[in-house]
Amino acid sequence: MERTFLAIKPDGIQRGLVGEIIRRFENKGFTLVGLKLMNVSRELAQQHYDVHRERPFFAGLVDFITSAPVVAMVWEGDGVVASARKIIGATNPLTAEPGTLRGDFGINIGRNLIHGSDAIETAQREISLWFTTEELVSWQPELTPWLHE
Ligand code: D4T
Repeated sequence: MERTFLAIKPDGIQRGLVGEIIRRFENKGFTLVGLKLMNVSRELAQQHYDVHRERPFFAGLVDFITSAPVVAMVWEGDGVVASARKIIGATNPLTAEPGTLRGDFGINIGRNLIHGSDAIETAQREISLWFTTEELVSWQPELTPWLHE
């Protein structure tokens, strides 16, 4: 079953949007299989954003993500990687469509509330970076027959 890694960034937590953000993915029908509130080490932040290491915003991004707690999550479901990106919206909240999380709740690219893996391979890398196998819970929601034919 496909899985993705999502992280509610420090701004999402400070603004009291944890419940609202989780609700969007629950309502859609995806299954939560991993969840933890944590302070992010600089090492983890740098590894997570390794692809951006040479970009001018890298240092600020690492400072931000390590500045306050983050909610790290793994969600499961058919097509969850691409669908979660749609629910999240474009990187810049100012141009993100209304109805998306960033479109509804943000105005600044450096405060865009939530991270979501951008591809299945990225999701696998990020899940193993942020979670141990023991921290992930495989379960079958009772709701499944009402979400899938
Ligand atoms: P993440 O990775 O946080 O889900 O965001 P996106 O996948 O939508 O966007 P990204 O990887 O291109 O950017 C990662 C992260 O860096 C911040 N950022 C980005 C920034 O502060 N300034 C910038 O100019 C860009 C491009 C926002 C998201």
